Amino acid sequence: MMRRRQLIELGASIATSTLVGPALADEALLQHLGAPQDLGTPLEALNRLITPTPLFFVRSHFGPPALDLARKIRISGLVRQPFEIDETAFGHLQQVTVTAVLQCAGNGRALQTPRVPGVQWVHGAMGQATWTGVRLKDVLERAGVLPGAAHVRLAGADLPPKPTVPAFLRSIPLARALDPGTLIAYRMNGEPLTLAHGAPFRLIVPGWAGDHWIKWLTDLHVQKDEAEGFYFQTAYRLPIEPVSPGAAVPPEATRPLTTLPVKSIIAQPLDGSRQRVGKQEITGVAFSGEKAIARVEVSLDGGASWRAATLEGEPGAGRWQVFRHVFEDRTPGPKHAVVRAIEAGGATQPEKAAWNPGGYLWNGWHAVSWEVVA
Ligand SMILES: Nc1nc2c(c(=O)[nH]1)N[C@H]1C(S)=C(S)[C@@H](COP(=O)(O)O)O[C@H]1N2
Ligand SMILES: [Mo]
Repeated sequence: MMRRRQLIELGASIATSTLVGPALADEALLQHLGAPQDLGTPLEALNRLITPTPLFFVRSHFGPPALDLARKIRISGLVRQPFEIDETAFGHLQQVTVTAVLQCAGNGRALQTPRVPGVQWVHGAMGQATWTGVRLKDVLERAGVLPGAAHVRLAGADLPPKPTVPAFLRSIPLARALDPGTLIAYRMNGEPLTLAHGAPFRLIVPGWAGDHWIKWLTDLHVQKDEAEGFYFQTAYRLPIEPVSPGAAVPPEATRPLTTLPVKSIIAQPLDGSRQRVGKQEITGVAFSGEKAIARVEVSLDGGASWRAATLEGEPGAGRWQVFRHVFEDRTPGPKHAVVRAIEAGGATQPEKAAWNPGGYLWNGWHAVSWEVVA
């Protein structure tokens, strides 16, 4: 029997590894253990513009640190004036609120074939919230970025379960750090950030996958190079060139993943549900990290013909809109719908998502089947 400590360590490494290691002796047992802070949003909640905080998914590699509302953020490295900042100091900077999708890079991993290790998210590792804070750009300008700086390394206050497990350390390119949408946030959906979502401060990187949205933020280090270590050099990377499903990909053939590709998900009707004859309503959300959504199309005949759904909410890169397609159906029997999103500029959600060893950024067409009953 494995001891608890070993199980925790293995659990942490399964949840985060991207490379397929030697076959695990008893993966089912480890799946049971789960990670302490991986909670999915129910699919039926993904039909609103704002995901209520109590329903908003939580992903954490090691679990949260103790709540410390006095925690400061240290800014150091290639800056003229290193300093520590807290919420009081934020009072001098402009407060900004953005609406943005937070999606874990691993959302949809469970739908990859062949299967890949990691948290087996289906659709629930995403949500949209309003995020309030200050621009990272304003903070960096106050510190004075020196020539030669190209990346900002970010650290949170959460610690790995034991010293041999690497810390969750990552970096973003300076250009992304200076983007006016990149925020140090302290409010979510109009309320102070909760501990699970990163209190007192977290990073907001609209349009980019969740692994960049560092929670419990405590250290910003401006530097010449990308972050070192497992969570940047090994995890959260994609093959530079597409690979065939199941292929092994050496680290030098990978790059860090960044933007969320165009995607839509059907929240209603639920797959396998029963609906009364009459009004049928297909709803869900659609978004892209790079562009606004131009169109969402629904097919009721397996992709032979498509109709445009109506869109609600404000279009924009990195934020989702709710789509809706309502129609009458008076014939009892099995029904099937598939949805695809098209972003401004024309990129269409692919029928099948590209496979990669981390199972990241799944964005295939979502199909549901339901039964219309008299
Ligand atoms: N400090 C810290 N920040 C973190 C993580 C973490 O483990 N530690 N997980 C990241 C990942 S992988 C995701 S998907 C998001 C999830 O944010 P949420 O829990 O608020 O939904 O937080 C990110 N920020
Ligand atoms: Mo994630």
